Amino acid sequence: KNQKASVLWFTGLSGAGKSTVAGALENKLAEMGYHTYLLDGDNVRHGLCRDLGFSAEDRRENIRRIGEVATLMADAGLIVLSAFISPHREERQLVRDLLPEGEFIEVFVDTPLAECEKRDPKGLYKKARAGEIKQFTGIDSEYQPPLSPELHLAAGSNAIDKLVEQCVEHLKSQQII
Ligand code: GGZ
Repeated sequence: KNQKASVLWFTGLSGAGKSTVAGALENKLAEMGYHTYLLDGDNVRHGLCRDLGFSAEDRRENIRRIGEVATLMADAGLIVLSAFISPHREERQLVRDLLPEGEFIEVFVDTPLAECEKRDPKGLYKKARAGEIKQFTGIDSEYQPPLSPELHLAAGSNAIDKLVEQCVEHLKSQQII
């Protein structure tokens, strides 16, 4: 099926739902017959970036590498879904600048910190509050929300399938699918 290469760059706090939405969108696109690849912590932080931690410098290098890989995959014609906190505007801008105009789609998975902390699926916020994890995003490490994302998902108050639908509609409006 005809598709235009692109990188959907999901950004947001830990527990915001980035991987969940990106994964559900990937399933939907595959069902529709499109070719995609999902980059997330599970397949990147254990391999390509396993030497990196969560200092500002390491996060920057993490995002740089992921951006380069996403660009290669987009070169191959894929719709790439990338789901990392990517807390700094400057680093997201660097990735945007790697790609041809229109191919970088910033998706802000906007779930309020209080809601992420309430969900706390891995108990990481609790540990961060207790000082057992340092430099945790939203607690003692900054998250810079996008100022003008291509897509803004109110992920604290909408069901996954509704958020996926919002993404699909955007991809159609941009003639990516
Ligand atoms: C933020 C951390 C930290 C710290 C471990 N800060 O909810 P998760 O567990 O599965 O997602 C988080 C993931 C963040 O990795 P990223 O590669 O997306 O981060 S970044 O883009 O900032 O490089 C969380 C876990 O790793 N985690 N320590 N200190 N998240």
